[in-house]
Amino acid sequence: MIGMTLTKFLLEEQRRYPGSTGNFTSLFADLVMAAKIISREVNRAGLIDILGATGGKNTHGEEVQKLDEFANKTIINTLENGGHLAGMASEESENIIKIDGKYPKGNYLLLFDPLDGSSNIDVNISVGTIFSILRCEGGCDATDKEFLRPGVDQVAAGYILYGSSTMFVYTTGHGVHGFTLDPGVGEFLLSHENIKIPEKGKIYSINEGNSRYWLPGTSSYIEKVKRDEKGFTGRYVGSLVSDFHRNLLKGGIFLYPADAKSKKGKLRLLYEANPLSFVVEQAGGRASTGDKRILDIVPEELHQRTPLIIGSRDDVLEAEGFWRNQKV
Ligand code: AHM
Ligand code: MG
Repeated sequence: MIGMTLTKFLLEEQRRYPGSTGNFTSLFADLVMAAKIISREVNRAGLIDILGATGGKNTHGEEVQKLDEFANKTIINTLENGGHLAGMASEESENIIKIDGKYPKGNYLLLFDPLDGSSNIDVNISVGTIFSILRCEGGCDATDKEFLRPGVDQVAAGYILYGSSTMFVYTTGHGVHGFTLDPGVGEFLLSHENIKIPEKGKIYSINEGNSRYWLPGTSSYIEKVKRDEKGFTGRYVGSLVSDFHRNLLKGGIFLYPADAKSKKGKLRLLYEANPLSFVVEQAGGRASTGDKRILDIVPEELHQRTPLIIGSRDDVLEAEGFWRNQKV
């Protein structure tokens, strides 16, 4: 489908599933705008000396803003006045972000990680924005409690990958679709319709530097993977959106399990694990803590961490067997 923009595709999706997920079209239009601004800034990062510690000055004597803070502000400023949201929660903000009384409020909550993997920006490695949308009926007054809902309640989720090209990948519960930004026309164009993750993969992604902290289940699973006759290969960027996206398209398993150092895992349930788990399940894959489906976890706090094992269905199922049987 040549020239199928994200907006046009959303409108068609809405026509096909009337009333199923509500009207996201203009909420997504705001998200797309924020994504384009962040993408432009990420691409220019080396050029305009935007890098560096907050509070520093660039070569033009201007205040340097860290890109993750820039991304956070861009998303907040672009979405707060759109009239679609009742509130936001961001990995970069300690508390929930209420919608200023001067703007109209809507029925959705937006949760996001503005620039995941931002420690990689200084070395020109791909980073991403991850988002999750919940419904908040009746234009609710957003309180922490409204955000503490299990991932199964998400009505849409996805990510934007700022890589060799910029991609917008999302689900509203009707499959997973990917759009690539054509910088010439400034539009996200449909490039990957109805993405399905292979049932089994050959890639495993884990930070092996943590192996001395691993629990027995992790050690024995990784040993097994290395001996597996199908011939696994290790790939770990250290930028979750990149690692996830590669495995989504090629098949494989990503693991950030709990270990002796990170007893609850490292990644955040609401901003990272839930949205990617919704995407992977919609693509036919699986996401788990090792003994529980990620999307069933009822969160207790906004910045809660979780172990995450995510990817091809059969590989995650097999890994879960090692956690179930592990003897600590
Ligand atoms: P961040 O949200 O502070 O950027 O941390 C999340 C990142 C993920 O992108 C990545 O998967 C993980 O941290 C890598 O962690 P580690 O360096 O411990 O392997
Ligand atoms: Mg993050």
